[in-house]
Amino acid sequence: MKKIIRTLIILLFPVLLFACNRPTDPKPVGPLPAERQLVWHEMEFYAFIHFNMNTFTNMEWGMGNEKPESFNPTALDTRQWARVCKEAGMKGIIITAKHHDGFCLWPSAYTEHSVKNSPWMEGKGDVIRELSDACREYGLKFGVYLSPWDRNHADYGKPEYLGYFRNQLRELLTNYGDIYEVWFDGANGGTGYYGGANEERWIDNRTYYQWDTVFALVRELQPMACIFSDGGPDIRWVGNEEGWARPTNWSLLKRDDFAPGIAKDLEWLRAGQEDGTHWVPAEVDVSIRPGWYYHPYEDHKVKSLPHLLDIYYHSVGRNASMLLNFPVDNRGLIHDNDAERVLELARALEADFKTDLASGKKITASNTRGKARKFKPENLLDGNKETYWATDDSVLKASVTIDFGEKISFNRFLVQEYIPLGQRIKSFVVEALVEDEWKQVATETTIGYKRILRFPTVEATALRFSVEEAKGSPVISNIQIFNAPKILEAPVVRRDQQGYVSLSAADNEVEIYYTLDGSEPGSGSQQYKDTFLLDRKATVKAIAIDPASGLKSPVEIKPLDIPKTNWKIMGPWAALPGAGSIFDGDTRTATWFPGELPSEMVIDLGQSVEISGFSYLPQQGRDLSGIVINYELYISADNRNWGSPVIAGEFSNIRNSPVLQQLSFTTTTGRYLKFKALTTVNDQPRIGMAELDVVTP
Ligand code: FUL
Repeated sequence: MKKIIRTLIILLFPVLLFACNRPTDPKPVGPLPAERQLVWHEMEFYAFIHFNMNTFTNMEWGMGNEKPESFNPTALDTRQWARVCKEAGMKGIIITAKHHDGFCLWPSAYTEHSVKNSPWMEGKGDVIRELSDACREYGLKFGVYLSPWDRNHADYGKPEYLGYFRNQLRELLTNYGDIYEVWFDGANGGTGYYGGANEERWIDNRTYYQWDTVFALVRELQPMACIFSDGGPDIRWVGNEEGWARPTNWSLLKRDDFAPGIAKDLEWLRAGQEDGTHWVPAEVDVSIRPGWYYHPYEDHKVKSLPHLLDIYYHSVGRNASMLLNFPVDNRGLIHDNDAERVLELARALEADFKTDLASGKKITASNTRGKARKFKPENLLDGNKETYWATDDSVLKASVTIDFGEKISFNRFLVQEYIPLGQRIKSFVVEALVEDEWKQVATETTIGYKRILRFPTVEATALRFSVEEAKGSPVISNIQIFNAPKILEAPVVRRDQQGYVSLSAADNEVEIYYTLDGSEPGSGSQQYKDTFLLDRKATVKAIAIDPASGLKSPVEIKPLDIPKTNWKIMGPWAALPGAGSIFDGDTRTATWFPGELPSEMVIDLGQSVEISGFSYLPQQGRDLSGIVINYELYISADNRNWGSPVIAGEFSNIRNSPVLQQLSFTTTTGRYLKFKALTTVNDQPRIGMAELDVVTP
């Protein structure tokens, strides 16, 4: 017996020794994410839907006195919303169940101001029910936006309102299945209808709502739901509505300094706080159009693909999530323009991240925790987020080298920390081995849940990722490398007042070719290198071509009429600062010309010309101010005798569609042009103008 025991001990000794020496997991570096936040991080890209009373009143913030009868979508289809979002690769939808005007998309038992008193489905409808069902059907998570501020409710601002607010929250969190995110807006208090009082009511954001009890209610009813507000507690606002987080972005915040509507310093929301006391990651909320709600006059202002890609890389690529808003239209559908654009985005992202060039490659590390297999660098490339590469406790600076075994091209680098153990990295460097020499590709700061870098295409045989500074030993779960295709959008053509033409492409690495003789541009045409003078009428046709793949963009066709070099605004506006912007060929710059209506602008064209047409591009800003509806146009040889207008009328539908307005008329010769605005949208006494041009025969 003794012998058997002795043999067993001898045999088991190496196992025991190994077990005793097994390196322990790295110690967490707090604050740490909660389980619900870990689940939320994986959402990355999801949809906001702004659809409510404002959709029917054409407003962004309703006053609260709107009539429930106004809510009447003609073709509401929440399954179409879910389908678009699913196809776009989004993982959830958050809807404005109640916005500041107080109208409820569900038949709340606590108010008459809801769908139950609207003509839609004869008052039997429930948008929240329909959408939560559609989300389930399409495998999307579902979230609700419930505005704390309520401009309809008579008790808003008084303690009585709190019971109402909580009852509504209870309805939403009880009757519609699992909720993954509850969105509390920071806009709180001000003028409103308030049950007929029509007054201004202000509240103390910090104390009025008794947030602790509101948050406790969410925890009780939906323990896995993340609560969003300007300062968390689970997810924070990113401090802007333009669609970006800072490159340095900590998921940490000194949370007690914040509350919904209280953001001590926007910079902290944009970048987080390295010494934050709680895990409160950032969410980037941004609309696909200028407004949050649908306005027909923004149908042509859907953000471009390059713009949306920038937003993706500046949110998901910077350790935040991307909450992209669709202003569902007054039929109750995501507008075709928006749906097409988001699907373009999805296709572009799919192409960008199609093939991971690091996968299966040889990887070595400068240090591996206890030299243990469990923490080996291969874990970075195994596609498993639960495994990670870690170093010894004392090693804060460390690197891994990925050997491609051949020369490859790449322009994206993706890296993820294993965040259950905290956000640890303060700075890192990426280098590429180019012709046997290490070249720095990027030097960056934080990583967090995910960081994606974009850089000009590199050709290299190896890549080195080095952690330069960290709060604790690095714990990295994933590295991926991609060669994203170029963005092949038609080039933008612009001619300034001096007659210089510039062409620009959405991607820095493509080449631009153009023609001026009407022929189709291609790689055999003139290559664009720098601005050039075009002091005559001509049509520029331009194309972007990726030299590596030979792939081409659509052709941009831009007719440019006579140059405007000697054009001058006459009369009282001659000296108005910035007025020349209406001749600068840049549709983004605009001038507002003040004055009572009717108001007129005279332009000296510098010489006598034959004119057969005229175009007016209204200012393209967010509001409609100064957009001309009724006009008259005159031409004169001497700036004295104007005769009758060469054309007069109304820019039909300009209120809904403030796009380029083009007019043609019988050819008339003259040197002076008078554009007379008789009426403007909302009768505002000014003319808002981005560009003005003539057409010659
Ligand atoms: C803001 C609101 O006031 C806007 O109307 C919109 O809902 C946006 C998402 O949040 O604070």
